[in-house]
Amino acid sequence: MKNFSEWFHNILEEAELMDARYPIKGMSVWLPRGFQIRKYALNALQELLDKDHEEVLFPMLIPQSELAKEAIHVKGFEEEVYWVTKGGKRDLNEHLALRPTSETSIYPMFSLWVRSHMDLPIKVYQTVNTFRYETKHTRPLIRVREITTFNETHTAHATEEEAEKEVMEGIEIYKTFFDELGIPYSISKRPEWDKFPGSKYTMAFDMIMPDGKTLQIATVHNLGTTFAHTFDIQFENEDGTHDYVHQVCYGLSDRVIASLIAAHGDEKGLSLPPVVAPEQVIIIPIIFKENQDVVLNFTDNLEKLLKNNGIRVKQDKRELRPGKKYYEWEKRGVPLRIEVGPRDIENNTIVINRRDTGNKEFVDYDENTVVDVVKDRLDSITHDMKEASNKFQEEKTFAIEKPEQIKKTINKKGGIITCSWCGETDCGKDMEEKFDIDVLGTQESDLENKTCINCGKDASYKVLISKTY
Ligand code: PR8
Repeated sequence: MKNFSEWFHNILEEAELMDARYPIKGMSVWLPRGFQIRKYALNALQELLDKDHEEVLFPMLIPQSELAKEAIHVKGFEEEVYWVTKGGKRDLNEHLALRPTSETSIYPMFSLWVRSHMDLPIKVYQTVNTFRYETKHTRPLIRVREITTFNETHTAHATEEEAEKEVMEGIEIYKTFFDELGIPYSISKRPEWDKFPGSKYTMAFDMIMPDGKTLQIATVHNLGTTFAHTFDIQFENEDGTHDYVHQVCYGLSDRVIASLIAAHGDEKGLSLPPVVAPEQVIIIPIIFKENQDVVLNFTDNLEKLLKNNGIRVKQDKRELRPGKKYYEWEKRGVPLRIEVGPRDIENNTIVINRRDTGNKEFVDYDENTVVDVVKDRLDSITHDMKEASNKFQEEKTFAIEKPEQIKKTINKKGGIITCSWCGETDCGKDMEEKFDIDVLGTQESDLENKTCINCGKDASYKVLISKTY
């Protein structure tokens, strides 16, 4: 892909996912096909969250007084908040913020809900729209001002250990989710200067995009007791003493759909993993006038058979050249295409094409086994798409030793570089400026090289570096 930015922009339109012409910067319209992909992705995520969390829905507006309470948090967001200042013609006594995220909307209610240790833990999530007046260049799904798919989890615990466990649980949920979608990632602990405003620390998932820059696709924040102090979320222990709760929050956004598109798409267009594909199988009957009935009878049966067995299938009977139909469904990313023509019926075969590899296969047709065959191919596609995208992320991650390799590697090859680092904020920021890169974060690892790549002092971390979105 020569120009990812242009490709990405075009594919949203060509695969009928989104219409970016909405007359407000940073806000776009989900079209039916895009919305279906979003729905299936959210279903997969919610299934994982629902095992151990409950879904809630909080209002979109936050009173200024609540938003302002947590000083560090509000400082982090003050440049990005949209305000409602009027109700009709009247000026509002108290201005109301459109949530940029929901800590200050949810935690005042936690304060009312939590009385005793028996009320803990609280583990809730919601999928909502949030608003951030982003000043960097906006792009559909990637950096938007209305995040239409903000899935955020908020928890409160009696102890620090339980909060730590929740951090691990959040990370596991996202790992499983991204694995299901074949989205590759590197996980690291964000540096102090880039953690979530008000948090103790932030763990982040980054994906290497086709242009070599990384996109942050999810974050898990340990909030410690900061917000509990601000919003007075206390509980009574068994012995009558009181403690503040320990909190965790994590979230992801429309960016997941962007990363899904970017991870699998190619010059032919979109390529979707079966789990999110609106149609998992497209059947194309090859029709000639004289034997139309025989072919359609066959493909109608096949469609019914697959549908009755839980496969999302569609048949394209339009009077168009088969080649044109192939082209369209490839562009829309349908994982599997089945072609059936009169000669195939005579030979008792069907032709199965994979969107991910372009592989074409003639399969003997048997009503009793065709469902299994199709399911098996869909599973292989899921597996192979994940492998391929993980391989890309691995191949674009480079371990380096010397400072002069930083710029060279990033500029030539893109991706993520890893090296040894002292962990000092001054050194990290110096590195960002000097080499025009971003420090993504650190990973725990046994260091072979114990010298900081930038300042030469003792290194205690493996650091991940890249250019970012
Ligand atoms: C939190 N509070 O808010 P976070 N456009 C698209 N996606 C975005 C944008 C944007 N403008 N800004 C952020 N994201 C915490 C956790 C509740 C949930 C995506 O955390 O500010 C990024 O992928 O890190 C980010 O990792 C995620 O939303 C969560 O936002």
